[in-house]
Amino acid sequence: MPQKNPAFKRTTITAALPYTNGPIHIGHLAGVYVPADIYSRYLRLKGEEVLFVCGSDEHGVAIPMKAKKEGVSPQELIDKYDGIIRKSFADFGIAFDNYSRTSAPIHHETASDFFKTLHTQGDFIEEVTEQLYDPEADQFLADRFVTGTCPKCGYEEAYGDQCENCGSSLNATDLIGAKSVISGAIPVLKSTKHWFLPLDRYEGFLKSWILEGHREDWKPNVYGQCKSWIDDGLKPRAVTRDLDWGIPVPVEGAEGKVLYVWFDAPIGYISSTREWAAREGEDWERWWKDPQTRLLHFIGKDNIVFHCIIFPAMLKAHGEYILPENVPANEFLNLEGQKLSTSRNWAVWLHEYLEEFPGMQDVLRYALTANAPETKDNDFTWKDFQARNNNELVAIFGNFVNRVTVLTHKYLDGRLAQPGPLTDTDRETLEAIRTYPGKIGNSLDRFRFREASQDLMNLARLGNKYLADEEPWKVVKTDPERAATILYVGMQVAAALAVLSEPFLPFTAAKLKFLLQMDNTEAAASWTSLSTLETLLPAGHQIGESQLLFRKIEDTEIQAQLEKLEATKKSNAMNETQVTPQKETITFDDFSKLDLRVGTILEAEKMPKADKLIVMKVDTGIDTRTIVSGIAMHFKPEELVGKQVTVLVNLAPRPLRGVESQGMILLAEDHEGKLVFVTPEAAIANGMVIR
Ligand code: B3M
Ligand code: ZN
Repeated sequence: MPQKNPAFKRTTITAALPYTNGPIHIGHLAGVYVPADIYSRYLRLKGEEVLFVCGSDEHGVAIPMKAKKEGVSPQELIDKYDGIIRKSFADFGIAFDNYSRTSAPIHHETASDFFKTLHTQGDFIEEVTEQLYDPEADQFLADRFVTGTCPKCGYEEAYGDQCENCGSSLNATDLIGAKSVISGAIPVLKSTKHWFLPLDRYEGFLKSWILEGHREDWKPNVYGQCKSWIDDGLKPRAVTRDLDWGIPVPVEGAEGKVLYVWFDAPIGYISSTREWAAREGEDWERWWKDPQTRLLHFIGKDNIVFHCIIFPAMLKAHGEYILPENVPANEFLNLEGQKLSTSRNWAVWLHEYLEEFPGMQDVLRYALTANAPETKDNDFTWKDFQARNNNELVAIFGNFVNRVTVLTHKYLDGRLAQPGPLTDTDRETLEAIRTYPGKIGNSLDRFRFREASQDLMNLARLGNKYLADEEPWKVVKTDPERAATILYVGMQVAAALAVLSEPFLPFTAAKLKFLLQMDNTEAAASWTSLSTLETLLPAGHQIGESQLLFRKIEDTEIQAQLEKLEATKKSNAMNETQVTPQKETITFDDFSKLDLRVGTILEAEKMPKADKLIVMKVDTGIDTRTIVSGIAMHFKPEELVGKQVTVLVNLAPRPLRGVESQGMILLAEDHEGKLVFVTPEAAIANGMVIR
């Protein structure tokens, strides 16, 4: 990928606006927010002008749907999750310049003005069309209110506006076998007026701008999705909806209609910039209308079509805006081999991680970056998380810094000595340090964050190897000056790590800078100065007290996380168990014929030559009788003795393999097919009637 165009004077970085229908999880972080934050920190460290904006995405069908599920109003829902999301991003070190929300008045104003401009310019097609309508719920079915099979890839849970599986953007009427999510009804078609963005009119522009203009510099997964979408032929897309939640359509004749969430949400980047500019006394238009500004969108792959086709077409139609220079979308992250899912609670939630691993933000940042789904879906496992921490952050990065600082305190009272004559190895090591800003920067410029994180770890490996080869702890016995020189060189590596780790590990970088007392050094080190600086820490520099940068993560901590996921799996299985339909209705008289009693199993033994049968002696309070049950695959006879159970005592006796069974013991089958007894919640006398 070519380097950044030198004509650019500044960079606007946007990160996808998270829906406020749930918290942030590791998939969001790995896909969008950690790479965006790394990249913006990196540019700032190079002294570049950067604006990093985001905000909560608070419209769209996803919000009222989740609000109904949680039994709250949409406003209560968005306030709840906007708060959780905002705080968790801040605590995790995602350093936005501004984090806004699309329910903010400034966004309603910005999106409405944008729509009115296109409307006034005649860029929309106003048309009455047949849309899906739920006759039972008496409402139109847009977006997530309807699901069906994706006509492009056959995914059976596609939404009315997009398929999360193949990323296609759909019209609800495209779905095969559409079904209302509200009532389950089969939708009917009903006429309604909407405003359409005629994407087909922008086909020429998109072919030239993307397929020719960005063939080389856009990631293959992004370019490929755009190409197949354009090759399939672009169609007009409705940018309004029959909903009562969203931004009212600001033109005559649109009562009861709101802007389609994917029309208003990307404009949220602009309104977040306006909000920031108003607060900081800045000129927002510099960041969105000046051709010397580079615009980058960080998103997940399911948002590619909206950020590469629809939003650019809107910006092009408007006419005053710049277009995205790159959209480095990541693929999806899975969790322990399964798709992350908010609705199934199959996730590692950021706010929970921050509580369970206090002070370990950088460990998750590093694990998610080193394992990022940059070119294909990838899997997050707690074992890998532990390994990245214990084998890399602790054993390489932390161990090196600890050794070099402890030895500098031990032999030099923490003060760097004037180095003696440098050996070839010393010079090579100092020279190697100066190559790392370029190495890491080169990976970051191509949005290769995994690679960049390993370049950083290689710098720590260089430091470790240098100490291991030079063995200052031995040399000091015979040649203390040489030992001091070795520690001087080693400390330059530690100082370089303090600067170069900041985009990836901001919390660690701050600790390390404090430990090295770097803030008060002459070389207020920055990314670029590192590649030319003779030294970062001059002779005579006094470092601060040593402290461990990382701690080992124990197996028990990982086991606790895996058990938490197991519990989620169990509750999902219970919630998703298909319940058999109710049998035909019976009368009370029918029921009163059943004589159900509490009984106790006195004896139990497997029936010889019968895999499934257990013969029991049961005290029914009326008598002690033999009952045979097909439960040998589920229970050992010895675990049944003494159990109080529910017995149907007036069931006609029937012979089972020659043994007469005089009644039935009641059991239920759980979601995993295991049998459980129907047992009184407290011990009571046998023979008591159950009614
Ligand atoms: N709210 C994120 C999603 O599709 C969506 C991004 C909007 S960015 C303008 O999950
Ligand atoms: Zn699909």
